[in-house]
Amino acid sequence: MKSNRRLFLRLSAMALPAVQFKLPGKKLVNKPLIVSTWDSGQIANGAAWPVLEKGGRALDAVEQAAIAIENDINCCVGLGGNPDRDGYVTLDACIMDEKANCGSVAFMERIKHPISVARKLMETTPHVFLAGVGAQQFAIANGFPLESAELSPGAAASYKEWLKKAEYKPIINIEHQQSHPKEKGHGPFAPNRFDDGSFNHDTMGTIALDAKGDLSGMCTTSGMGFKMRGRVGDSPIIGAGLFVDNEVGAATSSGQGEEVIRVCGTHLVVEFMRSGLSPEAACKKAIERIVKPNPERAKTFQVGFIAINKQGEVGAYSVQKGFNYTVTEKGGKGVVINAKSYFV
Ligand code: SD4
Repeated sequence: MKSNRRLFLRLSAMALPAVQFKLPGKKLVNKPLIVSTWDSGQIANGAAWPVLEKGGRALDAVEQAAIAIENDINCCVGLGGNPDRDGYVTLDACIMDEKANCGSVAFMERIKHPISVARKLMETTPHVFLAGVGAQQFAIANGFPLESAELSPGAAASYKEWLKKAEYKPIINIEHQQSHPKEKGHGPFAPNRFDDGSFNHDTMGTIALDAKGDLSGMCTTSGMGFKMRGRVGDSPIIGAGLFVDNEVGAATSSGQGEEVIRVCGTHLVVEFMRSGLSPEAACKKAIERIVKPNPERAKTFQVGFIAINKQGEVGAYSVQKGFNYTVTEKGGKGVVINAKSYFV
């Protein structure tokens, strides 16, 4: 499921002429602009671009990006994603606009578009964050249909496979296992990598600058596959998985959420941009902050940040090689760029 989608996206990305995009860090002359995590950002940006192209609001664009990827059946976003250890798909999402309005939902089941629930919460209540059953109740009360709890065929197959080795308990000596990835130990929450070696994530984070020069962002995920029940990562947490400051810039993340939460990752990226760093330099510095306390352990996980600033510069950085992101600007064609990384 995951690999087919990735392969398709990789091939479509490869088909694009290399000269069509501006290099990260280069100042862009044109707005609007939209950037998403991973090569699956092609789907997200593709759905969002018509909004931006017509002069629409960045907030509407990022919501469309999320809806498109939540509709797509894939490992890591939406109801088609991998379940937790108990077999339930639980969704996390957040959204933030140019006026520092924000909304988040976490640990929410059976609602197809968590991003729109987060936006509804942001726009119609005084609250920022709803979790679990309460988030689901709020969604239903606002007309979001309660969907089936059935796993997608791909997720059902992955879960069956995972159950063969699963141990439903926090694993002792997890630090040891994480620093010896060949032992393939599952973390206390989820495997870092799937059995094919790819990292366990594909969270969609999208940040956009609209024609008026306003910024917004979103982040949506089913979280780490086979996570402990109730576990919430960085993706729905404002300042961890997403942060927008309309005076400065916006950032979002993908990867092992625990590591992003520890440093308030995207808030950190935006603050580094406020102090004058380019988006790439700001992402790099935030990644260094994550690695610094335990560089040995950092060898075993992935975190990637993407950022844009108010001037329309784009940048990214990750802990490991293999993180990429999709940039769509004038012309509307998404271009996939490989991020630089701490470990090369
Ligand atoms: C999380 N950051 O739940 C997410 C994982 C991810 O695709 O990137 N999933 O920690």
